[in-house]
Amino acid sequence: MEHLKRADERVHRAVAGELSRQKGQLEMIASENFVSPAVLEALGTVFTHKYAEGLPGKRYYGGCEFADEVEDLARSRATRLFGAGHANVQPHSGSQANMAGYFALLEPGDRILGMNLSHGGHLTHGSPVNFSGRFFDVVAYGVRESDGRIDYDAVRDIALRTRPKMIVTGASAYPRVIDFEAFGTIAREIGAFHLCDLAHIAGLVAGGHHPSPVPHADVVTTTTHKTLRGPRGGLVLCREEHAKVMDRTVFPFIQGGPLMHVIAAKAVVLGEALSPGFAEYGRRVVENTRILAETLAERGVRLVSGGTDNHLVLVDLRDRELSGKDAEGALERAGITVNKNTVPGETRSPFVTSGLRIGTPAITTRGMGPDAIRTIGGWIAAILERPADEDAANRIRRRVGELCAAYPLYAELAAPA
Ligand code: DSN
Repeated sequence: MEHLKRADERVHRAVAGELSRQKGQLEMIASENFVSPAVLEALGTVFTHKYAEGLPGKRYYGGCEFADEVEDLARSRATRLFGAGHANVQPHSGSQANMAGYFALLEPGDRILGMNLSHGGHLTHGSPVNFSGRFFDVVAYGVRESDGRIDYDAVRDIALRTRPKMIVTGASAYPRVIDFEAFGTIAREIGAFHLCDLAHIAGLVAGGHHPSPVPHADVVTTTTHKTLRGPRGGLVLCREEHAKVMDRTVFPFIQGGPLMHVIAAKAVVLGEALSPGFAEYGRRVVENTRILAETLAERGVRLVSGGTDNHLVLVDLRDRELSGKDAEGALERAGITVNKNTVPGETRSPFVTSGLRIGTPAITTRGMGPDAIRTIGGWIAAILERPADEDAANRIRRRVGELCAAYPLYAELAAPA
């Protein structure tokens, strides 16, 4: 980062600080991951300069031959990886991929049925503070209070009663397998579209560790930076019959010029995900999360649904005098980064919450396995037992530093000067 250092010392210092933070802490935010050096390199390329509105072979700008090449690679790798009919890799984010899915198939005012945000859904699945809640008429489904799982009979009842034009599936904080086939059957029964927001578990589906929604959904959206382990961004997959309207909705309806450097990086990660090693990564994520859940449960930590099938656990703190916000702060002082999260039946505000969402995708990318996970689970349990104990936090912080040093991250990136 010699040029950056010379040109802008303050930005350089912030970047260097962030690199040290990522290297020296346990990143356990379930939606974060670490990209490969190849993806990182692709992001920092001259493709950032290029305007390429349109699609490969049909651009509104000259000089797009190399842009066409990377976008075609990304599109064909995405369809191959997920077995989808069509892919558009231009959405700048998961929210914009969802926006494209909605506006391609719906009119403003149409009814959508999505998962309640406080039960694990996403803002874009119909929250009143989001465009989805403003432009569409929203009804919501949730999880059973008794076991924290989606009740598919209840979903069907709501769908039959409210007749949405689209059912939205996928979640941001749901630790169990989602039965996309059941959702697809309900959608067909009422003549609704089925849009699946796959973001959190896209990498697990790609690796064969969670059933795919593709055969059961009209549209599948995803971010590329969570378990898929790519650059920050989105993409949308759909049946061939929706391809034209989807492409027109992404551009020019929602977005202008695509971010070609990000699309180049998406092509790289989709290539990585097609390689045999990626399935093994997904297997280790699921194994690590199961071990984390068992370790926490043995120490008396209550988990929504009692465990996990995927990359995250959702800790329910309602049996303790501790909010999600305070627990997040206590863990951060010990060098463990997580996020506070609402739990089903939440009574606190989203800024305080009664839960914690903890994921293993990033630490699994670092190479950590069962032994490290058991140790980390023990540290988390200890902090939750005595969140105000500064000595314990400092002791664990030191051991976190040692563990991180044993699993180096971006060893090839020079230590910031
Ligand atoms: N904000 C993301 C998450 O953390 O799950 C979802 O977009």
